[in-house]
Amino acid sequence: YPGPIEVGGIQLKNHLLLAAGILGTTGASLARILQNGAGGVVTKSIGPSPKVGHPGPCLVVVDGGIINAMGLPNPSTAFVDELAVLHGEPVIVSIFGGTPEEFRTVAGWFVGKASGFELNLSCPHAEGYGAAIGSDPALVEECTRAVASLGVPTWVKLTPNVTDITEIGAAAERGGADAIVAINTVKAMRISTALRRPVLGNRFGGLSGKAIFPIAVRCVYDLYESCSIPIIGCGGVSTADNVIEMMMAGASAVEIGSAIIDDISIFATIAEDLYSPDGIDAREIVGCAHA
Ligand code: RRO
Repeated sequence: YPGPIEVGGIQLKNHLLLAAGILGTTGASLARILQNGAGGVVTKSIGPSPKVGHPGPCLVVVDGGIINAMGLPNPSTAFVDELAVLHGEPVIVSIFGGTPEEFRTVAGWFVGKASGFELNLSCPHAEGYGAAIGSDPALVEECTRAVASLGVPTWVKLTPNVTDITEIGAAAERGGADAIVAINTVKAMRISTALRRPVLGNRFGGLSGKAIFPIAVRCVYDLYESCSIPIIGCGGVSTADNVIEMMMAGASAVEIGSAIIDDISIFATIAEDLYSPDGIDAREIVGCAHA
């Protein structure tokens, strides 16, 4: 392992983080992911009031990925207690809200308890939350400023479901973001031909997994050209070669989500390949595809 690295104001143990939403629902599950080699973990998104989520089915496995419509299930302020077992560990709390004030309120609960925040401005199927905010540059700037002004490192996670992601990245940067995370899931759905209706209880969901990797690489590449804060690549990463490709596009670190469902030790496996004696030095490759 390369030893501690700093990305967007947060100290990580290596370049590989757990992506938001996957297994990040309890302190114990997050601790286990860290024990299994993650350099940092991002929690399930926490909001201003408890939510049970969308009616099932909430997940459907498709070729190359998973479509989810979880519906932002979260225990809200009760999640603060989950962080007790993670004291001093690199834990980034993902937060969502419907207004800049709500973002700031939720973030405020975790000041002094989290290494940083990841603002979820990008859930593709959340009425009034997520991408509804994340596709409006003025709102992105305001929500970012409302949290970043608390003085805790603040990352902003973007949706690919917009015409120009660089315009949204620029708004986050103006609002004081310390880093940009790209991308959240891609709008998607399946229809059951047998039942003649959508498979998911919510009808629509977001696609993650290998199928979206090239979309994520393109978004990271574009953001690297247009912004001057670090970018964290997220979307379909499942191998050390994927990590290297993301870094060459411009990512300073990488988040892994869907791939851990098949392999809890994926962080250790990828790290072994990435940091082996003849592996590539990350500092040398970030953004090198832009030369
Ligand atoms: O909970 C979800 O349904 C969800 C969220 Br908050 C998100 O940001 N992205 C996603 O694909 N699902």
